[in-house]
Amino acid sequence: MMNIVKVLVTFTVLSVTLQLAFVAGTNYTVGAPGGWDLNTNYTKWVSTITFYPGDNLIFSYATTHDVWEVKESDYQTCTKGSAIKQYTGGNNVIALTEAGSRYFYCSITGHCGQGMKLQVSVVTKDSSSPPSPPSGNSPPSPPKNDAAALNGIGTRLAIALVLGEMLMFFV
Ligand SMILES: *[C@@H]1O[C@H](CO)[C@@H](O)[C@H](O)[C@H]1NC(C)=O
Ligand SMILES: *[C@@H]1O[C@H](CO)[C@@H](O)[C@H](O)[C@H]1NC(C)=O
Ligand SMILES: [Cu+2]
Repeated sequence: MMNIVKVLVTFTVLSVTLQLAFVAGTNYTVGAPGGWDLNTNYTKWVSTITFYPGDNLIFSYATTHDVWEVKESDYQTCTKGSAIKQYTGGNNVIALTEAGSRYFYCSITGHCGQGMKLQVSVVTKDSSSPPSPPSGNSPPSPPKNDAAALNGIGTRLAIALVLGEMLMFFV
């Protein structure tokens, strides 16, 4: 009787852990390793990543900066119009919940013009067409991105399996 309970508990925990391993998105620290500052090329940073729904952007920055999510026209022209959402404080987690483009800049005067702006294209996982790169010059690098994504899933799967086995042993 006790054994059945053990097995049930183990399988429930393992299945939840596995689901988390596959469903949980990836956290990307914007501009890593530099962060959100005046010295990072965000066009370049963003071009190495494919964003999927469920991923998070983590803005980490000195409080002399801020983060505004804005509409595309304001992003393109660095116009300080009305923000979709404003963030301050130096550490913000912004969820990328669905496919589409998102636009961010620092609202401090001059900073957007100096390059402190970020456009993110979120694509669905089964999407056959890759996201168009922000600049027409550099070709996209899907093999690298896919490898990175697989790597992330592989790592999480491995962690989930190890956790599951440990539980199987100890419960
Ligand atoms: C991403 O960051 C959030 C907020 O800090 C945290 O709750 C979550 O566990 C992180 N997810 C991953 C996959 O690291
Ligand atoms: C940022 O990087 C992109 C892509 O690598 C490049 O085309 C662009 O010239 C860079 N911008 C600056 C200001 O260096
Ligand atoms: Cu700034």
